[in-house]
Amino acid sequence: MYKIVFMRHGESTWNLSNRFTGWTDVDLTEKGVAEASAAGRVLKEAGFSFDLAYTSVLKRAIRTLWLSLDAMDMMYLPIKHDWRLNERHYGALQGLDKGETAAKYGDEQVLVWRRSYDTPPPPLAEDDPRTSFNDPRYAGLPKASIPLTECLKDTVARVMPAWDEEIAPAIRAGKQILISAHGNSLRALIKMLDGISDEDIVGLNIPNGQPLVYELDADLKPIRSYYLGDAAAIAAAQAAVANQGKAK
Ligand code: DG2
Repeated sequence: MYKIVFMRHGESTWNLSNRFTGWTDVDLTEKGVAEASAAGRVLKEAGFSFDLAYTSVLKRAIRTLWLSLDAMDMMYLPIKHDWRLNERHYGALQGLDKGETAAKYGDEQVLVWRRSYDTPPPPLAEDDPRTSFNDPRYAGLPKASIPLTECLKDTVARVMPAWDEEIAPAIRAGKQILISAHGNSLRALIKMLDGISDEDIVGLNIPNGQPLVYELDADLKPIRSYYLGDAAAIAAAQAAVANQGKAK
């Protein structure tokens, strides 16, 4: 049996101000820093040890990984940064307040943009200063790989090659892996691992800074999955994430 641990980053400054973030590279809040360290302590106390970690190229996930590894006294761990683990690109919504957007377009429309499988938010214009075309961290990528918006289906299409080509072979080679990523890049991975339907994925919300353990069989099919933290606190955090897209 194999095990892998997923973790959404701790609270970011734009999680706190309730803004659509996507590929915007915002940092952790003080609370997010504390959540990341606490996640490392929880993993250590539960006896987890790792050989390798993966994260995105966005600092909220990278710093979460650093802080949790520090709390585990495992800062020596090799880290692979993969742009394919980035958050889902939120298109022209990036930077907007989620509650205000719901007040303007309606809770239903915002739910579709946030959680539907195949309806992307409106795209950024090619000349919008928010595009990632000139960001050096994506310099090696063909322009067509740099999104202007993404639905979850698009995110699945970029995350799964990272899983199939990099992460799954490393698991099969016996590596104990920790992945620090984002709400929607993790929803993409979990949808594929658990075979969640396009309809049911709407209801899946990932809390900040909570280690999520997957036990996998020899074919890397999930046997069971569970959060390590307090169940009531995690359910409350998931409900809070769901409510972020509602008009106040
Ligand atoms: C959030 C997720 O991404 O937002 O892009 O706004 O996980 O990097 O904080 P993260 C964003 P929702 O899809 O939950 O609105």
